[in-house]
Amino acid sequence: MYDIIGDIHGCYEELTLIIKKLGYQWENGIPLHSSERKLIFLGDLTDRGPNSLEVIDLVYHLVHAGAAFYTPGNHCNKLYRYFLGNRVQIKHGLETTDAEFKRLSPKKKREIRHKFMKLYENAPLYLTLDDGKLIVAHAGIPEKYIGQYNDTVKSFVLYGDITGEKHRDGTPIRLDWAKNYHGKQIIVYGHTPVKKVRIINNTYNIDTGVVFGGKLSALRYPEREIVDVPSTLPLVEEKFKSF
Ligand SMILES: [Mn+2]
Repeated sequence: MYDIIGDIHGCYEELTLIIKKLGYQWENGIPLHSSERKLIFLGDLTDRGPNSLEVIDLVYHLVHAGAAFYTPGNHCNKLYRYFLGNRVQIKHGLETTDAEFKRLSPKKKREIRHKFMKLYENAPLYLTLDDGKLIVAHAGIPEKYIGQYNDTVKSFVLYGDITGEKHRDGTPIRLDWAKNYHGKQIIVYGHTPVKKVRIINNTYNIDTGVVFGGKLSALRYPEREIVDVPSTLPLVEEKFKSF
């Protein structure tokens, strides 16, 4: 029914490869599946990687055509604020997307900005699929928040299980919500790069750090099969979290 793809971060080449590997055939720019499966994107389409704007263009096109679903990540939220004209810091990866954007003609700038803003504005905070049996949320979601859409939930699904405190190197201290998850729903998420898909208590972290030289991973649902393609980028070992 669904093929859920992890954080892409501008890795357009790996994205097209995984879509092919998942068995989709491209027709008029749309990847179609013989058994009517749909693609799901769980956020963080852009930043750090080489082709963020192409990823936006493709995902917008697919969602608009009804061929895919999308829910945003923290990098999407920041890019939306950038396109709104808010003052945001051009760092933590946004500098690559900003540089790509600045190279465009005024017409192309208007187009891509419009596409991304529409995509973001129409996206739910998280996706509830298969009669509520499957939840897709960028940074995950604890059971008590399922069905709620307030600011606390928004912050959790975008930024994850953070306390507000930081490690000495400035990175946020993260708690492990998945370890304490006891719900029946399957939760598929990304946000924190791991060397291999982390499966614990009906939760799947499918962010395998393609932009840090890991791989791009997808989870087939309901089969719960993992498909991946290797990154074309160099490995940045310290970006991966081990549990
Ligand atoms: Mn993220």
